[in-house]
Amino acid sequence: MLNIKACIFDLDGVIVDTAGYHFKAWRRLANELGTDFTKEDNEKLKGVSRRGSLDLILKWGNLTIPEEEKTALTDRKNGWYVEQINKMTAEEILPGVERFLASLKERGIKIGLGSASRNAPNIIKRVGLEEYFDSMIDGGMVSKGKPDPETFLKGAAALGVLPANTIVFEDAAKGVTAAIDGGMLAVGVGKEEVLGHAHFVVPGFENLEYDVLLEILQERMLPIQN
Ligand code: B16
Ligand code: MG
Repeated sequence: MLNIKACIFDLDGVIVDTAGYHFKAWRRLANELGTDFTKEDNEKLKGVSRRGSLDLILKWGNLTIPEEEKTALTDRKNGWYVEQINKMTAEEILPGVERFLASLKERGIKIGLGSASRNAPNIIKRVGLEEYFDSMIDGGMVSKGKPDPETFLKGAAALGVLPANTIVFEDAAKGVTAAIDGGMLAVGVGKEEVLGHAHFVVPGFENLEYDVLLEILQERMLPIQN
């Protein structure tokens, strides 16, 4: 029998969709550096750390920048990004998310955040969801980003639960891998084509009932447990 004691949520693409704000700010920086990238390329930056994102953009533009100049660039991009997220309101919470969080609270299930974003706690505060979270692990608290499981393992430890008693909700393929490698149940939020390695994939939280999800996960885990 599954014994779920905690749920850990990725932020960008699961609770809110800030990909557009990241895109706008990275593109402004790319343009200043004399290069550009597409919305399709931006998909590849989801779940990737700030520094990792810069390196990819430089690679796409065939640009070489000395290591010591990179922090100034990521700081500049982050300044523009923070201007955007400081204007965020509860209206930007993705459909069904708050109802789902409330249903976990009612059941006494611990709630954690496991995000690559160093801005994650600020965003959670801005959109008014802070009271739901028992723990928040952000990109500044880990040494290895996703797909390494460190973010989620630290999250489970902070909540005082075992990985096997934890469900992770993720929109990035790398994040799903991190959850699985950490020994947790992984629910992909998005498209089956991208997240097919998760234990189960949902399009979002709008029509998702926790009890139904648990039954599905239970059925899927049976062949593994027997
Ligand atoms: P920041 P997640 C990730 O958040 C984003 O998906 C990714 O696009 C971003 O580069 C990364 O956070 C770092 O964000 O620059 O704010 O520290 O999906 O792991 O919640
Ligand atoms: Mg994400």
